[in-house]
Amino acid sequence: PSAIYLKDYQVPSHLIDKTHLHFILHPTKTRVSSDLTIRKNPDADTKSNELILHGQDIDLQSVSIDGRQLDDRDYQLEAECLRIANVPEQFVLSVVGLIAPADNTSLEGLYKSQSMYCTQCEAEGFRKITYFLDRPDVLSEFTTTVVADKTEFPVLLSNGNPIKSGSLDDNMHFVTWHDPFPKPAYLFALVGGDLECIQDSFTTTSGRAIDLKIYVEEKDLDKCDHAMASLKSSMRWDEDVYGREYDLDIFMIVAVDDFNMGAMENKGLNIFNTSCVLAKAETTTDAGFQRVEAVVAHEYFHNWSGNRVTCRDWFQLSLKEGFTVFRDAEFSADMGSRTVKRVEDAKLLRAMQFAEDAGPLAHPVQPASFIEISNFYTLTVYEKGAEVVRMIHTLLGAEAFRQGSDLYFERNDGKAATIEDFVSSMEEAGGRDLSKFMSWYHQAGTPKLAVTADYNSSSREYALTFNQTCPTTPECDSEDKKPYLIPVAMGLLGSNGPLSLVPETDVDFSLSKNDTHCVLELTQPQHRVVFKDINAPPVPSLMRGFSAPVRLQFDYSPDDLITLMTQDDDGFTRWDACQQLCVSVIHEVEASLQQGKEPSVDSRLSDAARALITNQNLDPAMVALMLTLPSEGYLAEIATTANIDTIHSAREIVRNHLAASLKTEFAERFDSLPYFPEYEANAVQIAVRSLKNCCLGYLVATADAVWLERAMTQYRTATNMTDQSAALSVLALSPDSKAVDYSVSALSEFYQQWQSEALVVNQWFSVQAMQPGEEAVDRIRSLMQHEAFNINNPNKVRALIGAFANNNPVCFHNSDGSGYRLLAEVVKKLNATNPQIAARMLGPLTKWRKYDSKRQELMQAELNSIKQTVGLSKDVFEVISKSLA
Ligand code: BAL
Ligand code: ZN
Repeated sequence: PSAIYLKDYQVPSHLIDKTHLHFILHPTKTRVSSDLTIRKNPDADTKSNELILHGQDIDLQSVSIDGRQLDDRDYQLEAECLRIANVPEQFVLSVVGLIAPADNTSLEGLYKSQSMYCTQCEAEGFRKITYFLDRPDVLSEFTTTVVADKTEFPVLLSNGNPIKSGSLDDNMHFVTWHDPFPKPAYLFALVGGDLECIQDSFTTTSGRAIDLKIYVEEKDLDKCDHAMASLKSSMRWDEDVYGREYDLDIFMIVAVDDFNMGAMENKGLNIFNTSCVLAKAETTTDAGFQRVEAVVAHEYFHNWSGNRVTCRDWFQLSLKEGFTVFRDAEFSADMGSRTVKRVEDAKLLRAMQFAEDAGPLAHPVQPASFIEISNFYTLTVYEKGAEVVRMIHTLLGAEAFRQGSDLYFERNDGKAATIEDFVSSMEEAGGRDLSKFMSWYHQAGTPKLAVTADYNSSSREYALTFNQTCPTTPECDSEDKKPYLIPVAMGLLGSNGPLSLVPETDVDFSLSKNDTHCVLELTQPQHRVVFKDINAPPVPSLMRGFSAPVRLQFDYSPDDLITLMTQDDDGFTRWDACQQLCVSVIHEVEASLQQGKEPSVDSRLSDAARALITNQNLDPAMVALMLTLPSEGYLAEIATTANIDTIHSAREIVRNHLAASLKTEFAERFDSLPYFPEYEANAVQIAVRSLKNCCLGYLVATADAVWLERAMTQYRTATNMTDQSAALSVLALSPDSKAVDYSVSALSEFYQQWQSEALVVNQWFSVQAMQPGEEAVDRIRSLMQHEAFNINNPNKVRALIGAFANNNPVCFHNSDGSGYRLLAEVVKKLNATNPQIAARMLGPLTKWRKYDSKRQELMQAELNSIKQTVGLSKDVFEVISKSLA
């Protein structure tokens, strides 16, 4: 397989103005007939009259041009394309092909999920349906007729509005859909099934009534209300905040069990993984409810940022994804707690995206090349891409950003745009040049921002020196990297609170909040900023709100961190200071363990934690976040060489120390927090449950019989999944032998209770995947044989294998290599059935450079053995070859 490059982009040779599709659904012989109205692209500079259409796994039946059937001398059929020489300037191409949805385990193109037919076309799945110019800059007006058995498939859906339907012979029926908005093929969708729906309606600002429908299997009808409410809130929010109104008469969501992604924004017909749409208090955790709200919003927002304005090519993926993730994050912040959302996003970015950016698969937000685009639906393109948009928002301010967004939509409506088009609209609206900002799009790697301070008591000046560097990444050496434009939101804390800032510097900056807050715009490798009239050395509060995705380095003392934790008025900085304090305490314990010394835990951490638990004025959700120790994954990410076992032991020691020394406080807080008999997934209730279950975790860590029993009682009496699964997890993941009986009973009762709810069973798989113990790999192997496991269902694979490889580091990295071997076996199986998921599952093995030499060897050996697989997919090939390079 070879790479394709952004620099080689050429406009399409032809355009397809209209697409008429006709499907007769059949499990192994679905007949797809297409009539494409094609003309030569006036902007193409090629003299050739050859038309090359993408196509894969299609049994071609016939090809005609303007009604004249071609024979196989007129065209050339290759494995991935159909070449037709000498086509006219303008013509109708008619193609008939047969495809086999029931055999399509890749879940790209048209496939069967349980008894229903559905599609996934992004990025390049449409070519598995019919021959087409399957690239995002070819926009076509689609009319689609679907024919199927009336009894088995009463519901037949596609994009746009239904324009015709009727009965046919042999108990068949048809529905014709027309989508008036030209769109690229990746936004095409089709569904056929025996589905039920809930319905509602939304009236747009201009007074148009939109029908809203969520289609699910009948058994899931009681789990759709939250998604519907989320959809209506999203529609209103996009009108209020972005001035974007919905454009078709109908908006549909369909829930599908077997789905590679979370959901897909097909025009007017979003197809969702059941895990991102179904929610009910008894079966879904608070995090699940929040995910549904966020994903429904994300897909809905794509109607403008993605569909009305789409991407010119797949190198521009972050144009729609980064912007849309930024939009959905702001929506979630408005719906719930802004600070909590910001902390959660920063946490994900720092633990996972920074790791991606530091590893062999690092790539810029706008990649310059790829072998398989499916491998680029990454945290970098999505989450870092959203941070990049957020920084533009910070630099321009909300008002100019909105004007820039309006300009971008107006100028590019109905077109396929580039990241540069987006940035130039922002530049124009903001009246500023953002060329120095473009490093964020073009360079991979996480910049490091090292900050040093010096205070001069005679001049009463406090100076901060900022040094930025960016490590070498596969596409560029460190010394060749251009500097980044880094917005640093900051303040200074004096003994009586925030200080007024009088900066003296060549850096652009803006002041706010009575001059106690400023945003500096760093653009050079080094800057010095002097603050005047400072009476004593202050504590700098840096990167407030996580103002840029950088690794900040400042030598804070534990007391500085406690000052920030307790006194800064920025929630993110308070949380971050607490995390840094935890990290430094854990690192001290790690050092003692490595030197064979008796570890001791700095009492300043437990004092700070006590102050948090007993403070009734703080948002309980923030207290829970601050009391949650940094994950082993994050601790590994910030280590040069990750010693998994020491990290795990040190973290456990600190956790047990906090549990033991604050047992009374945890117990009192646990008992004093309210229980809500009427479950609601609102910020207040979610906050309370998160703190309560955080306290329960520490209390169970004491292995006190009373608290083990209370956790079991919570498990058995809980009326919502948040409390039930929190209790299950603390018992099942406890390393204490006294918890074993409880854990065994709870796990068995859980399966008995929930075996008919696939998504709940996935939680059951995940908890067991994360359980400690030497027997972990054997347990996973036997769970893979369980009646509820199915390797063809991506949710199951992620729940069991993904949770094991990503969230059970001690067992996955067992020094006997058994964890690595298990993952390699699974990847080899998936390579043959679902290459996208195979490549994704490989992730943990690609990080081999992080570990000791023995583990490195074992991990590389597994990667090499996968590489030898006969019929290696492009997806897996790309990940393996880059990670071994
Ligand atoms: N476009 C793929 C799924 C999503 O990001 O919405
Ligand atoms: Zn998206």
